[in-house]
This record gives sequence, structure tokens and C-alpha cells, in this order.
Amino acid sequence: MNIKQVIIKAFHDHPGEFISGEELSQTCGCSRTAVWKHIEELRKDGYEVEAVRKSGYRLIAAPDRLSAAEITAGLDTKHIGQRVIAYDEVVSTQPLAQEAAAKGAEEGTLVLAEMQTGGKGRLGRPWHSPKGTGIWMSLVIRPAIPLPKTPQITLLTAVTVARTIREETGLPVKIKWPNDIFIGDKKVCGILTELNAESDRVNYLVIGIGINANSVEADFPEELAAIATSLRIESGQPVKRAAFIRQFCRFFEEEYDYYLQHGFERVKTEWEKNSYTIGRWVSVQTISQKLEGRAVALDDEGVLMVEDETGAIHKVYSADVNYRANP
Ligand code: BT5
Repeated sequence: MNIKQVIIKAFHDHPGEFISGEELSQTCGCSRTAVWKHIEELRKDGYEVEAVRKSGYRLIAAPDRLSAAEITAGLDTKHIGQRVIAYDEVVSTQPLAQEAAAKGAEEGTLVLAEMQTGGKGRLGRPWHSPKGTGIWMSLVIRPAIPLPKTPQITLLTAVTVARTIREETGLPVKIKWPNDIFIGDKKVCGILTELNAESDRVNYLVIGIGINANSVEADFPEELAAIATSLRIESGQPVKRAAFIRQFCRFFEEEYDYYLQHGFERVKTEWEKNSYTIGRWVSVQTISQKLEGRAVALDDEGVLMVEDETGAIHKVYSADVNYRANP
């Protein structure tokens, strides 16, 4: 941690309290003049810091910026989110996270940006990622699981995002198989999992998560206006993005550690409980076939099971799912 990060952490550890210049200089291992200079820099970064003679410094407000220091301050996880690589503007966080992972970035590394100019969804589709409004992040993990189980990680991520949204905003969310989070009938979050593996060994996964946090209606282009929403639009409240990400990291680590030790059962139950898909009549387009039927459940591996009109069960591994009125 650099000195600015140490100061931010100290403020987070003492919310609303004054910290003396002396104490900060001891915590940071630098002179009181150096502390003062770093506080000045924090002010330039948008931090509102009150300074009172004899009392010291007190944080009044932190900017809603996704810096590494803001996210890691007060983050009590073992791995997830402990290393943050934050950018202002990128084409997409996915290749940057892949590059970091290829160079050995540790499990839990988070790559994020205020804005993406070429954010991507699945199958080459675009992901709209305007400046400062969203959470556009890619998480590197290195699970020791066989290749066919990796789609379970997307489901685990969806369950975790859904829980974070529920607990941070109180909004009712639903998961649409396999990777969309919906509020009502609008999409608020999409997840894209990319994989690097050799024969049957996973080297790393990069989980891309895009959440419309503070977007207002005008932030969505015409083609998204009817199908996309944000946490702010739905709740009427702006989201503190750094705090939201910290909570996501805690929930993800808890769910992920449990999954690695005990398997998929808990994710499956939680996913089905939150599902927008199970019980609905769906039309499924895979690379090779199109079918219609009722989505009945996930199987023990996380594969979607669809029952057609003849009662035959089809296993759907990877596909686009659309919803139909019941026949
Ligand atoms: C997804 O793909 O939903 C995965 C999105 C993953 C985005 C994250 S952001 C951080 C990381 N870096 C990246 O470059 N990507 C990841 P898919 O299921 O294919 O959905 C894409 C479709 O969602 C588009 O064709 C649009 O219809 C719609 N869409 C695009 N931008 C949206 C937005 N901001 N909100 C809601 N819907 C959107």
C-alpha cells in the first residue's frame, strides 16, 4: 500500500472521527508534513477532508471513484478483491484481466474501469459501458475444477451478484439463465465468463461482470432503453460503487470457498430460488438446434433441463433462451 492508500484505510477504519496528524504520521511511517501533502493530493482526487488544529483530519466524503485504495480499504477478504487494477478508460477489462492472469496475477485480482469503449458481451455482442455510471469489472480466479464444471462458476457469480444487489439495495432481482440479472423485465447486469485451460486443467477463469449501477434513463441508447435498467433507476438512490464491490467480494469469496469444498448443491438451490427461468415456457437456440419446452430445473452439474411437449427432457449447455407464452 502506498501512503495515500494507508491514509484512506485509516479514514475507513475511523468513520466520522478525527485522526491526529501525529497518529497518521506513525501509521504511514512518514513525517506530518508528508501526511499533509498526501491529504492535499487526496483533496485533488475529490476527497473532502476536514482539518482542525489539535484534532487532526476527518473524512467528510469520498468521491464515487473506483480507485484501488477506495475498494481495498476495509475489505476483509482473504483473496477476492485484495488486488485491484483500476483504469479510467479501457476498450474492455476482459483482455486486460486475461493478460494479468497470463502473467501470474493471483486469484481474486480485480480489473476494473470507469468506462469501456468496447465492452463485450457473449458471442461478440457489445456491452454498453458509459463513464462513471456502472461497475465494469473482471475477476481472475484459478479454481481446481475439471473443465466441464466451469459453467457452474457463472451460475455462482449470478447468485452472488443477485445477493449483493438484494442486500445493498433491497431490490427484488431474478436470474435469467445462464447469466443475466433482471429487475422486473429489464436487464441490470450481465456476466461473461472466459476460460484459459489446457486439456482438462483450468489455468484461470476471467469473470466479466457489468452492472448498471448509477445510470439514468438518458445514459441508455435507444436500442437499450426498453430492455435495460439500473440500480439507481429502480431504487431512486445512487449506489456507493466501492462499497457495493466490497460486499460483492465478501459474498463471492464465501460462496466460492463453500463451492470448492462442498460442491455445487448450494449454488443450485440458491439459483433455482432466484430464477426467472425455471417453470417458464422457453424457446432455446443452441448452435445446432432450436427447441421449445418448459424449463424444469438445473441438473446437478448446472445444465438447464427443458421438457418438450412430448415429455422428453433436453439438456441445454450453452444457448440463448427466449420466453414464450405457455402453449
Ligand atoms: C452479457 O452478454 O450480458 C455479458 C456482459 C458482460 C459485461 C462485462 S463489463 C466488464 C467485462 N468487460 C467486458 O468487456 N465485458 C464484461 P450478453 O448476454 O451477450 O448480452 C449482451 C446484450 O445485452 C447486448 O446485445 C444488448 O442487447 C444488451 N446490453 C448491452 N449493454 C447493456 C447494458 N449496459 N445493460 C443492459 N443490457 C445491455
